[in-house]
Amino acid sequence: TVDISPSARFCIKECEIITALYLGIEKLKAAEDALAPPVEDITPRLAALSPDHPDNICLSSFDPAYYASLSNEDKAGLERCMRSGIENPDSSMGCYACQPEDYDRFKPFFSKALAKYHGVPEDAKHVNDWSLEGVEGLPADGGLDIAKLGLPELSMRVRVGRNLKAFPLPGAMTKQQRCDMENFMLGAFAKLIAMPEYGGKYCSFTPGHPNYVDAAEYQKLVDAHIAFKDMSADKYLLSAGIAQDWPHGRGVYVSEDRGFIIWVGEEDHLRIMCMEKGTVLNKVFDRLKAALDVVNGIEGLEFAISPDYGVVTSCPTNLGTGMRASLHIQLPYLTADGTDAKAKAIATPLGLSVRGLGGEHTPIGADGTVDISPSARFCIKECEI
Ligand code: DAR
Repeated sequence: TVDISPSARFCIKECEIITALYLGIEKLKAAEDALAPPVEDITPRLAALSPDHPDNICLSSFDPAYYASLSNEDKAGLERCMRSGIENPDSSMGCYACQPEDYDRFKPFFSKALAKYHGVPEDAKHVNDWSLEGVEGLPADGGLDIAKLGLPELSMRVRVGRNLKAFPLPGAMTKQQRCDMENFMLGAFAKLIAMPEYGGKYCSFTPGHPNYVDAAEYQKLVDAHIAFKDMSADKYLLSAGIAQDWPHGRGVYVSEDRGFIIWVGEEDHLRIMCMEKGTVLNKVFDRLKAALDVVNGIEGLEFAISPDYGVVTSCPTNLGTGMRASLHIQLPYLTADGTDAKAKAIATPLGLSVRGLGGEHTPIGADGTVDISPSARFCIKECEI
């Protein structure tokens, strides 16, 4: 990086100096671009890959004509978003945004991918709304109490992904930017620590960080399902650039009652979640919304929001709300064969996902307990989820 400035100070007007800087930078950039290595044209590679991987939404959403119309800089930017699905043809979605504005910057590509995955029109626009007022099917008293369904207290959890507008998304962050983002969040944690309903502590996984927790403490947090693991085992996230620089810039904020947790530096900058063993879903939903209002109210902290797509998340599967609301329920008869197949046969047509107890790609409980959550994230309101 160099410092460029017009040399003249005398017998030149201020307006001419600032204009000279702009015109000079234009010429310097043109010279720099001329020396830049040619961007590999990924068209032939994708043409060879796509036929064997029809379910890879990233590959099937690629339009060679659109790609050819892009500048070298945008070609490189789009390839960066597609890299995971190109390197891992078995991907389902296969693409991740790398900059907060990528969904809008590469709308011709992402609008196709979003339409395919979420089953919405390519010109779909997302609306966020947490208010339960008037939601179809809501019980008269507004309470979503599973005890009324004859169920006992269950593990309930609502989480949202959020990214800070001021930083690249995790797929394009340098190690330093990951640490800067973590340290930027310390101001928010200080505010939460001062609040009785959210008070707790921040545990950093970053070596040398003032809040650093050692390996033993970290393992305790993992065993308690509070901390997340090194993402390098996820080939999709590794290809996407999201898992890099572990454990730098990563950590977890946890409240005293362990019912409010913020993951820092996982697939999104922040995964903000409330959980408790109980029967009234409103409690975790409302506590999360109130916490979001606190974090969002921090001076200088602004979440990345797209005018058309709502909350910006790394993965298009989470775009819009970034919300997954789930509960763990024991289904011993539907899982009597040791699999979740029968549970999925009922849940999937209802728009529900069935996962293992550790979330995505994990086994169901030995006692038949499964994690159930609405699949939709995009073009659905938080209150509808
Ligand atoms: N495995 C990647 C991502 C799927 C969605 N899950 C996330 N974002 N955690 C794929 O494209 O198949």
